[in-house]
Amino acid sequence: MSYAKRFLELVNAASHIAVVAHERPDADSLGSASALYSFMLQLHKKVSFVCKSDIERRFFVIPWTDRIKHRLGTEDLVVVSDSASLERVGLYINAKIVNIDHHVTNTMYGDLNIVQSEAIATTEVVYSLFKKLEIKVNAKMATALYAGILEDSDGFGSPRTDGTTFALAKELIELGAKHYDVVKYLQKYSTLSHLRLLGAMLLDMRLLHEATTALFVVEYTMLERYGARYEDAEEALERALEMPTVELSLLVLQKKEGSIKVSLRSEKFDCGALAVKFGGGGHKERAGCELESVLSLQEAAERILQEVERIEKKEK
Ligand SMILES: [Mn+2]
Repeated sequence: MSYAKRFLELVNAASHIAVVAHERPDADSLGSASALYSFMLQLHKKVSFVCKSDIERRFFVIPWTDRIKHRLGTEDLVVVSDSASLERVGLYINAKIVNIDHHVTNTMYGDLNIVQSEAIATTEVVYSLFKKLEIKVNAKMATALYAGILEDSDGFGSPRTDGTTFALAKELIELGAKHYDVVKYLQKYSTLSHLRLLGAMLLDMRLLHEATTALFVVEYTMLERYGARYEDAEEALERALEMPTVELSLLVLQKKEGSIKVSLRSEKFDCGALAVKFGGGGHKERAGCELESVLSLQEAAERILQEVERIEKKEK
């Protein structure tokens, strides 16, 4: 049986469904869950939209985000989107699971796994599922799906963006996706805390390995000083890659509880492979992991850099 038919069977058999975005969600996870939420409403199913975390304001452009609940209830089917593992969801699930995703590192934790790593976004996977089921995609669904494509392709600027990405965008805009609203909210939305942190991080940035690696080491006190959040630290990583010599951008950030969050961005280096070595995951171009708080920030940075050097030596 095709995965689309199996999906529909599970949905039809369920009496209460939850569509779930992962913890600290991005537009892809929320967009996927939002489009699936619309679909369940069309079918007149009892459905909840769930995400453990509070939702950033910039995501309010995605339909139904005002209905998000932060915990699961009596659902007997949970559709998880854009989560490589169940840990990423951050919620305990006691129900059948449909796992819809595009991460290469997906652990196939679902009763049904719809995982397509060639898709640029999970919303692309959801859109092709809708097409297979011959579902009418309305403007709300198109906007939600478009948000995922825009964010995961870095505004159509990532190396993975190709003709297929633009073809998807064309179709979704023709179906009513609010292109400009999504761009304005997702890409041109900033806060004073975010901009101040970005400035401070760029001032402290170190360039290593003949300026091929950019390193940011951020103590929690720095976030506190500007009232910034963990997510606010990510932009500096992208900005460092704007320098032509920089091939790898690396963030080592201290979290409030002491553990160390590592984020990687690169166009050449396999970030996912490195993150997996430290128990994390992600894509080739962007990945992350968390290290124990027993290490100092400097020690954590050293460990990652050693692994980078080891991998680079192997490649030569
Ligand atoms: Mn994604």
